[in-house]
Parts: sequence; C-alpha cells; structure tokens
Amino acid sequence: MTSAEVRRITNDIRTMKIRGAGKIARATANALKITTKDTKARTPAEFIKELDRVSKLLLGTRPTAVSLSNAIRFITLRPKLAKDADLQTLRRMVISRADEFIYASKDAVKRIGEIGARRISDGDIIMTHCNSGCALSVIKTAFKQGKHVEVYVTESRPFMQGLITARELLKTGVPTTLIVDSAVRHFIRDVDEVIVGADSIAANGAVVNKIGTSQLALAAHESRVLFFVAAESYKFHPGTLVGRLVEIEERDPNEIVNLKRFPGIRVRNPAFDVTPPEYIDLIITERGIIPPSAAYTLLQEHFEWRPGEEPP
Ligand code: RUB
Repeated sequence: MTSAEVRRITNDIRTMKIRGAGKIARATANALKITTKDTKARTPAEFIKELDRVSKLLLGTRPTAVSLSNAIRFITLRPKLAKDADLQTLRRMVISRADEFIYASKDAVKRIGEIGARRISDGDIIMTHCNSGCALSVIKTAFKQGKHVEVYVTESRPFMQGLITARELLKTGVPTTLIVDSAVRHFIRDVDEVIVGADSIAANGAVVNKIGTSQLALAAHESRVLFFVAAESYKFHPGTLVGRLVEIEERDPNEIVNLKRFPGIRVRNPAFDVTPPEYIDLIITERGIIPPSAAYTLLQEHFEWRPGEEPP
C-alpha cells in the first residue's frame, strides 16, 4: 500500500504543484524516505520491492527532469547492492541517503549562487525564463552582494512560471520587468546575460529546459549576449552517455486553450525544448563553471562511468 502522503507527493509532481527539477528531486527523496519510515515490509526483499514500486510511480509523473531518476538512483542503488544487509540496516541506509541527497541538493543551489554571482557585474541587466531555483540563486546572490542588477522575466506560457520568478525577485527587491515570451528578441539587445536553469543536460552539452529556452538562446546568440545555464550535477543525464535521447514531456492541450471551444483543433503542448551546446557559453554547477563541451567529462566523473559500460 502506498501511503497517502506519498500519493499526495506523486500527484503534486504530476499536477505541477511541486515543480522545477530541483524541487521535484527533493520531493522524490522525501517520498522514498516516507515510504521507508512507514513500510510494513517484513523482509529485505519485500522492502526493495516496495521501493521499486514507489520509484516507478514517481518516475511516471514527469519524464524530462532527470533529477528525479538521479535522485532515485542515488538513494536506492547502494541499499539494493547491499545483498546481505538486514531490513533495519537497509531502512537506515535509505533514510540517510535521502537526507544526504536533500542536504547536498540545497547546498548545491547555494554554491551555484555563489559561483555564478562572480560572473555578474554591477549594473548588469539579466534575462531569465521560467522559474529556476538555480538561476534565481545566482541573481539573488549577486543582488545581495550589492550589485545593482535588473531582470527581464518572460511569462513562460502556458503555465506562467515567470510570474513565480517575478514575485520572488520583487520580494528580494530586485527591479523586475515582465515581458511576454514573444518579446524576447525585441529586448535582447538591452541585456548583458541570460541565465536559465535545466531539467536535463546531455553528454554533448545540450540543455533541456522550459519550452522557449532554445528560442531565447538563439536570440542571445544572434545578438552576442552571454547565455548561462545554472544546474546541479544531478541534472546531467547518464543515459545520454550511450546516445539515449531525453524524453520531452507533452502536456495536456487544455493548458493552452479550452479544447471544447475549438472543436476539431489540434494543439501541441511540449513542456521543454533542447538548446544546442553552440548557443551556451557556460554551465554553472556546484563543482564549478564548465563549458558545455565538458558535460561528458562531468557525467563520467559524477557517475564513475567508463566507455563500454552500461549507463549507470
Ligand atoms: C521548470 C524549468 C526550470 C528547471 C530548473 O519547468 O524548466 O527551468 O526545472 O529549475 P516546470 P530548478 O515548471 O515544468 O517544472 O533550477 O529550480 O531546478
């Protein structure tokens, strides 16, 4: 039986009450922790089976943010490999791995803010898209250091996460201008750098983020405006080491328009797109700043993977 609390978390991720790749990953870790605390399993095998079942439920919520599967991998892999461990040891392992993941994740966002803020100069005008905890961490840290920055925030239709970003920036005191997504090219020449987050980063340095990110990157590239991505190491996608593609989630067309009012219309609603590495100047991670061409090496190190092996 899945506990009501775990069902609520799963549902909140699916319906985007909990959203943003970092928050999704931490909520996943929390769901595995709750499952472990509440388990009625009597043997290690029963417990692992329960973890697998809950992991599958979580994996079925949103397919693009690799932070979700990377959180599950980090928390469950070691306990699963501990063949001779008894039930209590396994439960302790899962809980401590989940706590470790949540702590490291929050710490990474803070570190990314500190590292990224060094790339922001006093007086900079920044553009951001959607709502990214990592991108905001960079902007807010620079602002709190006394740098006078201003931010252009795109609405990020259809879900309008830009409004969450705008509210958060205003709360911090950052001068904020809201624009519609289609005004990006109109304003890009006023901007010193673009900062966005990521849901998945591929081994070739391509970044999967909120739909519209690649258009913004294209406009920045055309106008020679710097384009930064801020993301923790667990946003790098291990499957891409062996050529797997990142699945792009397509959401309910009713998020865009009430289908009942347009009988016969076809509506497509991809939630993410792919920005090629050529348009990205740097990726800010908690381990430091890397060019997109170093994504392969970061993945190899992070997952201790060697060519020829199955992806972790
Ligand atoms: C959110 C989104 C964010 C990334 C990074 O999409 O695209 O830019 O998830 O966010 P959605 P963070 O609203 O569909 O989840 O830096 O907070 O992990």
